[in-house]
Formats: sequence, structure tokens, C-alpha cells
Amino acid sequence: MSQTLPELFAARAPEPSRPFLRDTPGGLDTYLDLETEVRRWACRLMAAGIRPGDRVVYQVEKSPAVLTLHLALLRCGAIQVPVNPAYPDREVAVLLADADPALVIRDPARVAVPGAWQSVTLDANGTGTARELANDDDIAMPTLRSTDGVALLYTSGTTGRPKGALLTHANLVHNAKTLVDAWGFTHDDVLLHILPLFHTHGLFAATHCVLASGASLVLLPTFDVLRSLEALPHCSVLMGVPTHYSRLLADHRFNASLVRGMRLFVSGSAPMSPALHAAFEAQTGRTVLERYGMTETSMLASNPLDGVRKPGSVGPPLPGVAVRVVDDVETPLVTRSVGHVQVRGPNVFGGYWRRPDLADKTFTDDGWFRTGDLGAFDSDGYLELVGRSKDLIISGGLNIYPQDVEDVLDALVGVRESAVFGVPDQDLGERIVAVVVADESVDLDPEELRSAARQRLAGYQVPKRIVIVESLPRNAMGKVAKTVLREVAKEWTT
Ligand code: MLC
Ligand code: AMP
Repeated sequence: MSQTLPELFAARAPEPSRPFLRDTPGGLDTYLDLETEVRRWACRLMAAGIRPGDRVVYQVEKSPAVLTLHLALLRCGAIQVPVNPAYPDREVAVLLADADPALVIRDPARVAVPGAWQSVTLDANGTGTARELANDDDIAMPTLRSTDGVALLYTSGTTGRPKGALLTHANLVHNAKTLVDAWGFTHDDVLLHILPLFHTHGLFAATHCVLASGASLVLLPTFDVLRSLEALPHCSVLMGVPTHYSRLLADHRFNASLVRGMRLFVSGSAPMSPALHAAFEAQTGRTVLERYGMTETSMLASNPLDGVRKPGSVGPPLPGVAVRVVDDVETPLVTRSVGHVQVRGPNVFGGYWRRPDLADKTFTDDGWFRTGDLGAFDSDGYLELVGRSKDLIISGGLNIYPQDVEDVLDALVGVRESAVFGVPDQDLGERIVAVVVADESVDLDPEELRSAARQRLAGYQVPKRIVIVESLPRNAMGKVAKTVLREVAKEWTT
């Protein structure tokens, strides 16, 4: 029978006295605390007029209050829109215009919400005007359906037309149940939560595995190597992006003895190099379980909990998820042939918010979702990702769409055109850089361009280096040849 997320979490909730948050201030020590707080917030939100299908945007720093808010919004049937706190107001305004929210919740430190949206504040301590929303403890919670929308996660297009992936209860229930089974979660697990709470990795994969198994978690407000080293001996599972693992490995205290109580390390959101896998094994005596996911699909493939984990591979498709590799005309390919990765299953979203125009590009005629990733299956049915057909940089597990950054650079005074691309980086996997062509007779200063770009982009989107060039290399079609630029960039010293 189809379930909603609140039904799944209720069915899997442990004894109310069981721990929920450990070593984490915020008043959510037990599942009873969590239930009390979630119920209170759900009533507040309903009393404030939030109804099923309403969008509620939150752009707040990571804290236990975000978990409460996430769960309360699920109960109200609202479509939640978590937004990266690093986004500047200009980008937020674009998302707000698209999401058209009934309520916006932001950190009190930020300036007023751009636009005429009903808004309240909430800070990392769980205080703010959101607490002043009228309460009505007797308010009835709405009946939800598994096909209802749960969350809008914006992918690219913050400088152009936004693309919000709309995920349903059915999508996320499938993901949570599948991961709990595949990764062997039980209520004895303690997850060390180091990820942001505005992406599918930290909000859904990590948090929902805990809630759908009655486990507990240590919630760090930001990723911090020292605090992680302190917490790890009290935890059993860690989920991170490769940058987390390379930063932990850089500290010699991250070793076999420290992690002896850990049963599982999961990596995803970006490729983990075989070298990093090997370094991890050499230093800890353990292996990382690498998996593959996407905002639009949640988790797709995973190396096994028990059995062979292959570095450089993301493992077989997860149960219930169909993955195929096809050529340019969408004919399925045989084992070991590299092609476009496509996916189908109950985990796959239905489409982008208010963007029916994208349906044909997003899905094939027979309903397969085009991931934009390139890969091949090996003879054991493990998927190996080898690249991407989409123009995307993944830096420290965060996606940067070059077009978004090029639009900002091109709009700067004195810039004729620009090209943004990623180069290999030891720490971030890929590092964003840009080449810029100046208008005739204009002398551009790269550092001034970076500062100007910073006014309009989130910090992680700002090119780490800008190089002024005479012209951009182009292919026969007139498209900027980024492969040529990547080769040229290899000569750069930093
Ligand atoms: C921060 N900065 C980055 C960056 N993160 N620059 C490039 N790439 C990044 N990923 C910049 C900031 O703008 C700032 O620069 C400086 O680095 C320090 O900021 P910080 O906040 O102190 O960053 P730090 O703690 O070092 O963050 C690194 C990180 C973080 C790896 C912990 O980026 C992170 O949490 N990444 C995980 C992202 C994630 O959860 N992805 C999942 C997506 S879901 P300045 O100049 O502004 O001061 C998905 C699907 C799936 O992909 O499969 O899971
Ligand atoms: P996002 O749009 O933020 O959900 O990012 C999804 C993209 O991250 C995928 O399409 C892949 O390109 C990439 N990705 C996620 N996990 C992995 C992985 N284990 N290896 C390589 N790429 C990955």
C-alpha cells in the first residue's frame, strides 16, 4: 500500500523514550521530544493558513529546528522549498517568484524577503518570529496522498528560468525504505550528520534513513574536521561527499582505532576517485560504500553493504530502480559500452515545477528520465560513471551550472564574453575557473571581476580564478570548446 512520509515515519518510530538527537543541543533528545515539537510546529503552520499544496520556502542555517520544520511541513501537506543560505537575495528573489510561496522563513540576520511574500524568521537556535505564529493545538491535520508533492528542490537556472524538481511522498518513501534495507539501518544506528539540510543528500538520504529506522543522529551545524573526529567514536554511520573524506583523511587521527565503532561510510554526490578510496582503506582499514543519486531521482545505484565494493563504480541499480545505458538515438547498449544513463522507477520525480515545456527534454517517449550522466555497466552489473553530457561542474559535492555563472560574468561592464568550466582539484574534486574576453580597449582586472561576481553569486559559485584571454576557442558549430579550455588550464599554476 502506498504510504506518505509521515505514515512511514510513524510506522517505523521506536519507543518514544528512544534517543533522536545525541550530543546536539536543540531540545530533540528523544522521539517523544521530536513528536511534541513537530506537532506544535505543524499546528502553528496550519493556524498560519498553510494548506496542502502551498509552497513554504525556508532559507535558514542548519540546526535541529530545520528537522522539526521539515517534518511539520510534511504533516501540513505543504510543498517545502529548502534554499541554500549561501544564495544572495537576488537569486532568492528569482526562486520566490517561481515557487510563489504562501510563507517564507528566513534567518533574522538577513534583510527582508525580496517581494511581497508573507514571511517570518527562524535562526539556528530555533528562535525568531516563526515562534510567534498563533498556535491552535486542536487543529486537525489534513489527509495526505502518496502522490502529493512534498518538496521543490531547485537545480539549475537561478540566473535564468528556474528548474524546481517536484518530489512526491511516493518518490521519497520508496527511497527511504530502499536505503534502510540496502544499507542495513536499525534503531541502534547513530548517524553523524555533516551535510547541509537543503539538498537531497543531507535532507532525504541521511535524515530519512534515520527516521525510517528509528535510529538517532548527531547533527553538526557545519562540517568541521575536529568536531567530526570527536563525534565519530560515538557514531555508526557517516554519509558525505568525497571532499569530506579527503579532509578527514588529511588528519592522522582519522584512523582505524578512531572509527572502530563505525559500521558504514557512504560517499556520493560526486565521483570518489579510486585513489581516494585506496587512501581511505590504507588509513582506516575500512572501505567506503559509494552510491549514485540525483535530486530528481533520489538514490539510483549503490555498491553493496555486504559483498564486493568496487572503487570507481557506483554499484548495481538499487532494488526497484531500473537503470539503462543508451546510445545517442536511445538504443540500449550492451555491457561495457559507454552511453547515456537513463532511469525509471517509483523514485523518479514527475517533472519540474510549472515547466511542462521541459517534459520532452527530461523524459524519453517511453518514460525514462535522462540523467545527463555518461556511464557503462560492467559484466557484474555494476554501473561505472565516466562523465557527463550536461554542462555541470561538481565542486565539493555542490553543483555549479556554468551557464548561470557565465550569465553573471557576461553582464559585468567591460566583459564581452566568458566561459566557465571545471578543472581537477585535490580537495573539491573539481574547481570552478573562468576565462573572460574583454570589450575592445578595455583593461579588465580578474580580481575586480571576481569581487563583482561575488555580489551576484553564492560564494561557492564564484570562479576561484579568472583569466583574461583574447578570444574563446570554438568548434565547427561555433560552440565554445570547453575541452580545449580544460587542456589549456592544465598549464596554469594554480
Ligand atoms: C564552500 N566553498 C566552496 C564550496 N563550499 N567552494 C567551492 N565548492 C564548494 N563545495 C567556499 C565558500 O564560498 C567560501 O569561500 C569558502 O569555500 C569556505 O566556506 P565554508 O562554508 O567554510 O566551506 P566548507 O566548510 O569548506 O565547505 C566545504 C564542504 C561543503 C565540502 C563541507 O561545500 C559541503 O557541505 N558540500 C556538500 C554539498 C552537498 O551536500 N551536496 C549534495 C547535493 S545532492 P568564500 O570565498 O565565499 O569565503 C546530490 C545528489 C546526490 O548531489 O547524489 O547526493
Ligand atoms: P544533483 O543535481 O545535485 O542532484 O547532482 C546529481 C549529479 O551528481 C548526478 O547526475 C551525477 O552527475 C553526480 N553524482 C552523484 N553521485 C555520484 C557518484 N557517486 N559518482 C559520480 N557522480 C555522482
